[in-house]
This record gives sequence, structure tokens and C-alpha cells, in this order.
Amino acid sequence: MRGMAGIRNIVILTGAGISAESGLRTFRADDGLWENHPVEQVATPQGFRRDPELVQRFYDERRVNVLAAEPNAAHRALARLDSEWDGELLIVTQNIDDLHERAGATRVLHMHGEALSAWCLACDARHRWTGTLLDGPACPTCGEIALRPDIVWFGEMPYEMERIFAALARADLFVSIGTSGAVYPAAGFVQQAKSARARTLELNLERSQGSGWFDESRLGPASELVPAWVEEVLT
Ligand code: BV8
Repeated sequence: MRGMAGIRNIVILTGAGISAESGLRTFRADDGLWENHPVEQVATPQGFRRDPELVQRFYDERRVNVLAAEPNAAHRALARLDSEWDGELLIVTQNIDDLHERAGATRVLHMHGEALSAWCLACDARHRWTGTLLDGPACPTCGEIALRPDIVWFGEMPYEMERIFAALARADLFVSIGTSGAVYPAAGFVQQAKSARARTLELNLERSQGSGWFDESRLGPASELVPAWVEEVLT
């Protein structure tokens, strides 16, 4: 990327596209998750109240897929950047998989929650969870049968928005990887970064809905674009 001079603080937003080459389905592709699971049924609090079994089964299946997946070259390249970049760096992911962390990244924030976490609606505790929730297991803290997937559904406030807005306000460089820019508030981050006079770069298979906001767009698979970009940044 033309000269990284003056670039200290980097914010990276990732979406389902970065995990596509790890075998995890994206949302809006032809075989996307929303194709045969209407979003209002499986990813809204109303849908959960209406049919908790349908929702628990949907996320039990996602949890199995996440556990079976492996990080790809794009996740590994961001983990390398995380370990070698001595400026500020925050990887804000919309993904509920743990592939960033399994690749070794630590400066990661899951704004839409995590598949491997269960949230107790009775005592508000959160537990690392690799099993199922459909069979109504008791909360390890309070014993109540009140566990739901620790996921941010539509109409719910994403996690750690203050921390994200603070990082965007300080960003010198904002990079968006593998996201269609269809879901807010994440889709609005590029505008916030621009208003903080950050440089903006998109790495995506195809132009996203917010493509026009980016100073530069590179189109192609994340497993190729991300390692090449990280090499540029670090050398
Ligand atoms: C909220 C967890 C109040 C669940 C998810 C403003 C305008 C309009 C609507 C709204 C608005 N503000 C809020 C809304 C409502 C809503 C919204 O945005 N609706 C949309 C549909 C219009 N937003 C909300 O409800 C949010 N909450 O607003 O609360 C609030 C908030 C802040 C401040 C005040 C009040 C909550 C939204 C979160 C919902 N939960 N996920 C789950 O995972 O099951 S969203 C979910 O869908 C993902 O997390 C992600 O965010 C989104 C999917 O998008 P992507 O990840 O981008 O995936 P997609 O398939 O779309 O695209 C993949 C891309 O990758 C493509 O571009 C493709 O080309 C590319 N690609 C594919 N393969 C590769 C690749 N790129 C590179 N390499 C490859 N190999």
C-alpha cells in the first residue's frame, strides 16, 4: 500500500467472507445461510421467543461447523500482523467463529457475539460452550434452564460499541475484509473512519455495498489478498 508513513493505528473489520475458504458458509451467497433460514426466524429475539428449538438447533449446527473448521491463510496473516505491529490494532469481527483467535490473533473483538459462548438469561453469566443447547442444559452458575446462544441478533445492540467507536476515531487506516456492507452499524464504520481522516481499504471477492466509500478496493479471495497486504505493511 502506498507508504505506510504516518500509519500507527489500524482498525480491521472482517465478515463472513474471510472464513468462506475455511468452509463456513457466508450469509448472502447463493448457498448462503439466510437462503434456507429466514433471518427473522433464526436471528431475532422474537424468533427465539416464537420457536426456541428452531433457533437452538440452528446455532448448535453452526457451533459444530465452527469446531470443525480451520483458520486459513487470511486469518494467519492477520495473526502475524497482530504479533508484529507495534502500533494500535483492533480486529473487529462480525463473525461468530473463533478462527481469528485459533490463528493466534489476540486483539480481536466479536461485535456480534460468539458461537462458542452461551448466555444465561436468568443470572446473566456467560460460559464457553462447545456442546448443544437444544436439550436445555442447566446454567453451570445458577442451575436454571435459561441458556441462549451468546449472539447479537437483529434489533439487538452489538457488543462493545464504545470501544469500536473510540478505535475508529483514532484510526489512521481502516481495512474491511470479506463483508458485503449490508448490516449496520458495521456497514457504517467506513464513513466514521473517513470522518476521522483515516485511509480506507477494501479487500473483498466483489465490490461491497459501501465500496464507493473506500480509497482503494482490491478484489479477490481473502486467502491471497490479505497475506499480500500484510507483507506490504510489515516490510
Ligand atoms: C442494531 C450474528 C440497534 C448472527 C448478525 C440502518 C439502516 C438500515 C437498517 C439498520 C440500520 N441500523 C440498524 C439496522 C437494522 C439491522 C440491519 O442492519 N439490517 C440490515 C439487514 C438492513 N441492524 C441490526 O439490527 C443491528 N442492531 O442496529 O441495534 C443499534 C445499534 C447501534 C447503535 C444504535 C442502535 C444488529 C445486527 C447484527 C445481527 N447479527 N450476526 C449470526 O451470525 O447468525 S449480522 C450477520 O450478517 C453477520 O454478523 C454480518 O454482520 C452480516 C453478514 O454480513 P457479511 O459478514 O458481510 O456476510 P455476507 O454473506 O453478507 O457477505 C460476504 C461478503 O464476503 C461478500 O461481499 C462476498 O463477496 C465476500 N466474500 C465471499 N467469499 C470471499 C469473500 N471475500 C473474500 N474472500 C472470499 N473467499
